[in-house]
Amino acid sequence: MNLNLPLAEWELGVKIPFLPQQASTFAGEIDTLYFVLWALTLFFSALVGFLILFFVIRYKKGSNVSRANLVHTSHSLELAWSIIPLFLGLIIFAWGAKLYADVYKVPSNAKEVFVIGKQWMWHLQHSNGIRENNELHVPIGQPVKLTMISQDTIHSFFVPDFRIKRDVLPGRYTTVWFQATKPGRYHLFCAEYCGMQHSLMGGWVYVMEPKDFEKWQNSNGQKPGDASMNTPTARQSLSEQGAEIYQSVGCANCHAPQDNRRGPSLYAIYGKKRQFVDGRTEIADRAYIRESILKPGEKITAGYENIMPVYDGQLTEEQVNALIAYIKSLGTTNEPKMPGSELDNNGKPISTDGGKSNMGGTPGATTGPNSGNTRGTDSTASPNTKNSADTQSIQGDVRGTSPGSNSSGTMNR
Ligand code: HEC
Ligand SMILES: [Cu+2]
Repeated sequence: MNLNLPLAEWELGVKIPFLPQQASTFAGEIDTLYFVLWALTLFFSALVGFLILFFVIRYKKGSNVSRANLVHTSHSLELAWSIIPLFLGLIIFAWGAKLYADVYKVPSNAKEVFVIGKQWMWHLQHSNGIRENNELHVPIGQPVKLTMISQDTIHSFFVPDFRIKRDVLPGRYTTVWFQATKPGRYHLFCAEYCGMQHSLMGGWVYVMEPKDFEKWQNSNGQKPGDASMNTPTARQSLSEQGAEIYQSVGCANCHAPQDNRRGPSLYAIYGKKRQFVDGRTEIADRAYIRESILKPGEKITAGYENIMPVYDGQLTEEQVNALIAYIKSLGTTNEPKMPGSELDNNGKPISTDGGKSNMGGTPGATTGPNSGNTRGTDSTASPNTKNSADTQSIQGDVRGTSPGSNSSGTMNR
């Protein structure tokens, strides 16, 4: 495995000492811009410094040089020292703006991972249901989008070798993306002072060849060599975890596939414009859904009253993420959702039962006891027949961490 080297291997073959290595598509571009800024600064500082020294010495009192033909105004000189720096400044501006836009524009094929910062650990959720603490496994060559939120104070997700850093805020989702270019293990830091153990809040990003990543995923995030590696365990996708929370905390008592007196249907609301009693409207994105769950009184859906219980303080950000994944899985049309028709980030159907229930089903069809009955057409009436042996507690269980890693109960609140 490729460990951190003290030297950066620069794109043009130049090695810049003291910079972290370059392990993402951004790294080379950002370093090049940085290098150019640095070179320009050095060049002009040296030029100005040299000219000052030169004139000081040459024209010092009593020196034997001609002082005739004193120039008071030289338009060409003034134009030159205005226009050249202006152009250089504009070039740097355009270049920086383009890079900035690239860093913020997430490619549509990006694999989404959820990041929750809390004092003092990183908790990560993959949409296929794998969870990790202070470790993130990603495949090489694929864009990865991180959707991040904090459970307590401000943190900052920083991977120097990828040249990415983004604040992780309480109560607001932020995103950042990267595409790793080299297999290896890269340091992950919290870059915002967040209390006593801030300096310990970190971990590793593991970048793997796609086939190794596939293996890692298929083993539910176990390390090769772990005893449990070959024990097949059922894995719930994030939206299936959400479906379970949805039942257990009582959302289903009020929200059915059809609008009813108790509450609006949550089917097909994701991405749609919602209308509120005071006439305002908003697109139901993840921030809106989160707010609707935690602070339902902020925006009351037109036609309803403010009777939804406040879940602020009742649910962790992990649970909210899972609920949002579930609500998202309820589709973007009013068609009842097909079990198993969710796609993972590679565009393949997410399978938790060997693929039996994927694809080709008729709407509402279920093919097994464990194939997403909670997403059927009648989630209020039917008892949850999910095979309880396969399911596990949402809060306590942390997968994909090595035994000694930071997953004690207090940390995992
Ligand atoms: C006591 C009944 C009740 C329960 C329990 C309940 N809700 Fe609601 N919910 C409502 C009502 C009524 C509204 C519409 C009024 C409003 O916006 O507050 C609503 C609105 C919503 C909205 C916004 C929908 C829209 O039209 O844009 C979302 C999302 C939502 N609830 C999710 C949930 C989730 C998730 C749970 C479980 C954690 C839940 N609700 C539990 C009654 C309930
Ligand atoms: Cu922190």
